[in-house]
Amino acid sequence: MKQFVTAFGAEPEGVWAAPGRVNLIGEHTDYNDGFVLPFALPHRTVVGASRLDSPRWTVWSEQADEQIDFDLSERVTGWGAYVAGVVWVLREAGFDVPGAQMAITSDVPLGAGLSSSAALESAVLTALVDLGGLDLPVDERPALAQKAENEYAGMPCGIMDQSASIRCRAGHALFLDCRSLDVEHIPFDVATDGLAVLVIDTRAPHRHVTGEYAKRRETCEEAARVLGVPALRDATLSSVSSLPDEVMRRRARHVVTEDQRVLDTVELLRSGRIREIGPLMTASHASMRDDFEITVPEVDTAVEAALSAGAYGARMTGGGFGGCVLALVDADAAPTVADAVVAAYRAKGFTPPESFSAIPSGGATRL
Ligand code: GAF
Repeated sequence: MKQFVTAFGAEPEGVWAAPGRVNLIGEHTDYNDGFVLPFALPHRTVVGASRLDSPRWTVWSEQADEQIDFDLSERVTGWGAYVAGVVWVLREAGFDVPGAQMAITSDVPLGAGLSSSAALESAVLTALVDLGGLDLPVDERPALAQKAENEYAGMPCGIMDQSASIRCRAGHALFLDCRSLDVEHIPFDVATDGLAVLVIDTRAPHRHVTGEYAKRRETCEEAARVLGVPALRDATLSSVSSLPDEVMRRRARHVVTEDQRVLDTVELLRSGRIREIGPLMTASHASMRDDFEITVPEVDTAVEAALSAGAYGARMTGGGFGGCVLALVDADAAPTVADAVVAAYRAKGFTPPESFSAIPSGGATRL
């Protein structure tokens, strides 16, 4: 790995990679113990690593163009928190994590809602587990990576992104029950059906993401408390309609209806009716826009333009307040849909978006 050789003057002992993701459907359901259906992208974060004899970590990031060095007594901030957080969480879990030199590079777009931080955590975690020969089953890894992000990096995310980055399979979407952590790999090979999932990076600047995300999470948890259920996964539409606060009612309604849309999407995919998931995607977007209030004008414009240009369905993917839109389209219509979004952006004076067709890819691995 050339980045490792440049930083440390030798080849690494091993090279590991973990992908970013898009979420087909199931937004803000993960921390409500609900259902999600992400798939991994071919875009990955790659980590070359070699052991050191002492508990020190020297880490070069090509994208940050920066080298950091820390030991167990230091509290690391910035991008390094996602690396140091993984070391911290593995030690918390009782593992003897090896000191290491690491070089990191990534083609997961940063800050685009494609889960670049989970890709970084998952790549570092996979590298350190392998390098140290740690006995940590794959299905237990996402919870540790999530804990690193929650408790070390300070972002109160759910478990979807780390699960996608670690557990996805090529050609499949990952149907994850965020309560039991059971997964089912749902075949999702759009190309053989003449379809494509167009990912439109709206390039809208993320606005107040962590603060607004935390507020949504708190409101959902409060709604569950008021309803007397362990999590909104256990609420029903009729119970939610009895909530006294109007905003809380809409937030909870999004979660309850979104869980059902995930289940309906899975049913359609199981029977090979891919095109029919389009209206569920579009309904998911409307729910995020009107009930959960996490979309922004650039995102709504991309969805409307994609639908007007013939997409079967379109929705924002990820935590919201910017980021990417997914559109399910006929493969040969993908350029027309992408052009229609560009034209709609031009008309509104927004920064031009970038698009690519997403190929469902595999999870974290040693290269
Ligand atoms: C972000 C979070 F990290 C996820 O856990 C999830 O809640 C998502 O937003 C919204 O579905 O990506």
